[in-house]
Amino acid sequence: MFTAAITGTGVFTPPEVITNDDLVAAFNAHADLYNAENAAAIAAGEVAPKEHSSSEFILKASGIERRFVMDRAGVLDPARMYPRLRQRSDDEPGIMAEMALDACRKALAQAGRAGAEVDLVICAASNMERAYPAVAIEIQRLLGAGGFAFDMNVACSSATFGIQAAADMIRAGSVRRALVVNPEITSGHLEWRDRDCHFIFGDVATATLIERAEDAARGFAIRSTRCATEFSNNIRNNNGFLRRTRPDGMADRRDMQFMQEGRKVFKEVLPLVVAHIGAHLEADGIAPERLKRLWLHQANKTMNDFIGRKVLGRDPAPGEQPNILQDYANTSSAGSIIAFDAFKDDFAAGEMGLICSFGAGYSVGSVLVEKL
Ligand code: CO8
Repeated sequence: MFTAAITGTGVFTPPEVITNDDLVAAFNAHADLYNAENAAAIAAGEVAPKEHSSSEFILKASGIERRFVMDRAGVLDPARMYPRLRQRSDDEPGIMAEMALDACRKALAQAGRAGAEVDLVICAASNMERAYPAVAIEIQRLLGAGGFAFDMNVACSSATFGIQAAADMIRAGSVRRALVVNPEITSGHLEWRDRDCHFIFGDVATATLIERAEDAARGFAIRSTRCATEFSNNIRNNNGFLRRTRPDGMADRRDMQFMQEGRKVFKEVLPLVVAHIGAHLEADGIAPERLKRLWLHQANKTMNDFIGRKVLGRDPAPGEQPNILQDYANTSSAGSIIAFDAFKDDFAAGEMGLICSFGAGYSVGSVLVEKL
């Protein structure tokens, strides 16, 4: 058996930013348009009017201040409220592969490796732009990588589940060097017209290079991983290839975009995550005090504060549980990897930390790492 180690990470950040104030101005203009168009039905009590959103609510409820997106103009057009992305020919890189490539190249550069040295690419994200051929295989070709590649989707937990899959193959010897890449175009499946969730997500791509520690002797050894799932409908998206077969299949139905019962998710996922991390550490005989840092999934500041307190048994000190969600919002599977990428360079050999993601499924994944 070999030891798997994370030797490089990379983040692709889209060039366009939407602040809470930008977002709320567009949403409120959309709500006014909607209410005017539906004035008769609203007056008759047949349709509920849309209420205005507020920047103060968004910051207080989530901790989010801004988000990056692949297309700002489409999202902020009150008559549209979703991105406008150009049609690409089948012979040019798809948008997910393009975002992924940038993140992969940064991860490779950090480790001093070339694409040709990679023999596994896992594209792990909460939605894929097409069913096949796998986006991962396109990325493999664009990188000039060898071996094999495949897509996987475990929603917000895709990165940690992908890291477990890659690390297990590296330990077993079937793979020598793997890239787990998370291109998230959440703006394409977020319902920007829904006040309850329009502020939650942003676009980004992250990549994690995993090698045999025996080849690298730097970075972070993956001491262990732990993944768990438990079915829940509280975060759901019903879009899929069977859509056109259904009686109202092509209608602009609410359930074709992201839907959630935010309060229930909050209440149900927190205890799951706290128990999951506790059991992971206990199984490895690691006391929570041994952890220098928690790199948590980036969905909600209050959730992360709560998890940090429960896991450590006290309020986390500054830097022990860094958040990036104020700048990126929830980027689904990429959030904990953005935090890891930004806050890992001050580790000394032997110091440990835990990457943890959680979300739809429900799903929870954790990766215990130790600086080499
Ligand atoms: N402006 C003003 N008021 C608002 C707004 C708004 N934008 N939105 C809601 N309100 C009102 C509500 O109507 C409600 O009013 P009232 O009290 O009169 O009923 C009040 O504010 C409180 O609303 P909530 O109870 O909904 O507010 P919360 O405090 O619960 O905060 C959150 C809402 C922020 C959504 C919170 O519940 C949360 O963060 N929950 C956890 C969410 C989470 O972690 N989800 C994980 C999803 S990510 C995942 O798994 C990946 C899925 C795949 C990616 C999809 C990409 C698109």
